[in-house]
Amino acid sequence: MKRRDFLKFSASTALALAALDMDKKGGFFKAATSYAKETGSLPGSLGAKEVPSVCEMCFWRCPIVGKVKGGRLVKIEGNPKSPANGTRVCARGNSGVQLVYDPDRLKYPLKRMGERGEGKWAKISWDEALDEVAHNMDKVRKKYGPHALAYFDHGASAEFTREIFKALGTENYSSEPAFFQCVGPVAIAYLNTMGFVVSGTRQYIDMANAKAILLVASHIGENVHVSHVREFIEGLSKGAKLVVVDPRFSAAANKADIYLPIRPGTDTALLLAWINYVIQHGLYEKEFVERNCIGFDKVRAAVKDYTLEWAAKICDLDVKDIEAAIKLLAENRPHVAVHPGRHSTWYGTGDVERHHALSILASIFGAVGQKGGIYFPTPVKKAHAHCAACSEEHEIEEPDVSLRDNFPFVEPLPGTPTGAIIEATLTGKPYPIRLWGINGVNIIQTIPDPYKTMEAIKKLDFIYCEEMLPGETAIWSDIVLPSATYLERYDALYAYDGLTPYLTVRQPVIDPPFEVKTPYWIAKELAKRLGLKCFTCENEREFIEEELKELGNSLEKLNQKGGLITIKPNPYRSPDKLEMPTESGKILLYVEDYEDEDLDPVPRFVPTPAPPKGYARLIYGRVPVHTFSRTMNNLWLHNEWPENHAWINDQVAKKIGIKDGDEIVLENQDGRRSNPVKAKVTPGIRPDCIYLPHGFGSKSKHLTKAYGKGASDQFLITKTVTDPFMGSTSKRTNFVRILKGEKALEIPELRPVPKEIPRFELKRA
Ligand SMILES: Nc1nc2c(c(=O)[nH]1)N[C@H]1C(S)=C(S)[C@@H](COP(=O)(O)OP(=O)(O)OC[C@H]3O[C@@H](n4cnc5c(=O)[nH]c(N)nc54)[C@H](O)[C@@H]3O)O[C@H]1N2
Ligand SMILES: Nc1nc2c(c(=O)[nH]1)N[C@H]1C(S)=C(S)[C@@H](COP(=O)(O)OP(=O)(O)OC[C@H]3O[C@@H](n4cnc5c(=O)[nH]c(N)nc54)[C@H](O)[C@@H]3O)O[C@H]1N2
Ligand code: SF4
Ligand SMILES: [Mo]
Repeated sequence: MKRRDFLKFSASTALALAALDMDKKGGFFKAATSYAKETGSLPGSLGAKEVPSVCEMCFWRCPIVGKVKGGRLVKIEGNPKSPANGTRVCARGNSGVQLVYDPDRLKYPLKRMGERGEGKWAKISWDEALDEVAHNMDKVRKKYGPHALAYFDHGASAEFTREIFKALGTENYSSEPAFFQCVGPVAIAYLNTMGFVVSGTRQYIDMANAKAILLVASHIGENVHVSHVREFIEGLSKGAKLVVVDPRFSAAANKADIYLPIRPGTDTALLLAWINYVIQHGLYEKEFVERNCIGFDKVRAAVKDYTLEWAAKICDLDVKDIEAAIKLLAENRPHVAVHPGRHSTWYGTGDVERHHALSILASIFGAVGQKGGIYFPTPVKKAHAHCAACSEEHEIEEPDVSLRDNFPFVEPLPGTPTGAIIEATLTGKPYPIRLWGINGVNIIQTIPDPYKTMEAIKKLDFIYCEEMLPGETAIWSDIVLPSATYLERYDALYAYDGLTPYLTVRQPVIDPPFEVKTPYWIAKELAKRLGLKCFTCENEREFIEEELKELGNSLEKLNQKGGLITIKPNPYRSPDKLEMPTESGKILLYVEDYEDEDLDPVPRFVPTPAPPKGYARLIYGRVPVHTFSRTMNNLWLHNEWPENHAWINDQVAKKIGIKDGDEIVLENQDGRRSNPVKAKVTPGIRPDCIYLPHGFGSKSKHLTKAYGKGASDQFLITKTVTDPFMGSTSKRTNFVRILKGEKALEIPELRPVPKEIPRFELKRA
């Protein structure tokens, strides 16, 4: 990293990231706390009104305190009562202030005037807007049946309106990018082996108390979730060993004792060889496995041919390094944090298998329910107010052919794969989908193959969104409903069941501005127009009070205690009596249910095709100061990190004559081109990959700061593979070459591909 880049990196206010650049003694947090004390920048120091609430600049939802002076939100800090983050928030949490006061914010209901995608609008009244949305919902439902309605949602703002879609009877009411473009494979893998979603919204992995940590991808530090990063740093500061597997030298790799720059798409090969090695060398917890696991012998038999030498060739790693890594992890069992991962929709084929393999490795290390391993969530009692729901009396009648039918393991989770909805919208098969409602999702920047998504939108009778910002979703909608930010509304009670459990509530720090309305109000108004008898509370405050009353509490009482109640954690269990939440109470290393569906009951390595000659694989990830596309227009965060860079291996760059900072264009296997983007030439990435941080390259001119800044990974993702377990869509199955001026520069193959891995076939000259 160059000095200038380093300064930029460290100047970022991402507390959690900065912590990574400190020594392993955890000195940073101590320093930060004493700094805060010296400068008086602790809550209360501004003489402002303080309102406890919950952040949603990302989905980690840290407890916060908003400080309001003269009716204006002036500062956001962590809630000192929170055992998870204390007074700390990350750069994004801090910058919620600039979301509220973003001059580009949607202020009034809008009706589209030009073509879809053009972003030409007329201001209309709420009555007109709501009448039109309700009228179209009713019309489409009557004409094509309930399943012709589809709802794409993400986050707390979307929950009330989701109830309406359910009440109207569609099976397509929860097409979450957070599931089908994010945690789907990992959630399913652990649900079927351990009986609970070890990694979904939360990651129940005890890094703080681990003696060794394994990260496969999981780029913690760039992926910033405050308490998660803190637990990672705490573990390292207490001396935990770290193994990182990533084709790119990530912030976490920078801390690793052993870093393995793996060939992308081959992680399962490495994991299976490690499992075999552990079994062959007796490096597993025999008693733990006998007592708690089912299918060990079948796993042993299934992995017996996967040797370290074979894996070294497939994964393009040094056999000595992978042996040293597995020994290091095994020595520290059972206190090994085998991180389950989070974002896992990578290759379509083999995504569930990769996380299944990780769950097996953790299990044979005995690293479940023990300090430093996978832990159990602590139940936090919550109540649910009747008037927060709508769909309770309504049954959803399954269509003859369901969009969920092809995906046997999508049950018991709700929702329809986003890819299946788009396909059905385009083809009308197996039934027509003619209306989309969008809430909290940037469908164009989030769901792969945006060109296909745009084609599908053109086919719709009607599309509307609830949004805060005029991004891609808004410009493609017929009606835009301006929705309150997380700082301007109540949401349902929020329970955190991780290592530091608590119950808290999101409450408005300030009032919604202009004609902006809250999601509850919008849902209530829509329900009324659709003749649904629901959302009967006067407002959201009333239903929060109802929920708290059921728990023998009230908002006033809660706020007297700082807005948050801590709960005693109960994460560990005796290895003699794990009582897993599966039918047998045991961990299923071998998943018979998969076999019944012709899927592998023990993971098998199936390679994803290697880049065609002249191309590299496009991979992506996070920068610490942004959340996807949603923060790109935020003044403070934009100033901090206005555009992304394309990471290119230094040897490749030298061979094709690219210098650090050169402006280039990326072109994918289907001829789709990116915006111009600066090259970051670095030894910190394999020669067969190009890396783009996600969320940049906005296509909406209404986002005056974000528009056209950097390149969108999403607009280079046009080839997807669908996961057979639950229908998620892959995103690392695309390849790019470099254009400088109009000249195409072929990427030289510096790491030969073994014959076991097929090569992607280019369809054009
Ligand atoms: N600042 C910030 N933090 C965030 C978010 C955000 O938007 N901004 N989003 C949050 C959300 S919702 C999620 S899901 C997480 C996502 O964060 P993670 O769950 O950590 O995402 P991953 O895809 O596991 O990790 C990205 C890393 O994978 C590497 N990689 C690419 N291909 C391969 C491969 O084939 N094998 C291996 N071993 N590595 C590979 C990339 O080089 C990159 O370093 O981040 C969360 N944290
Ligand atoms: N190419 C590519 N695709 C990806 C990823 C990637 O790394 N690369 N990451 C994947 C992952 S891990 C995830 S979790 C998903 C995330 O997918 P999304 O959640 O769709 O991510 P964003 O791009 O932030 O889009 C959120 C949209 O909701 C709006 N919004 C934010 N808060 C609110 C609110 O309170 N109310 C309302 N009404 N609207 C709100 C924002 O303005 C924005 O337009 O993306 C997935 N897709
Ligand atoms: S990690 Fe940062 S953005 Fe996410 S909830 Fe916490 S403070 Fe907010
Ligand atoms: Mo995600």
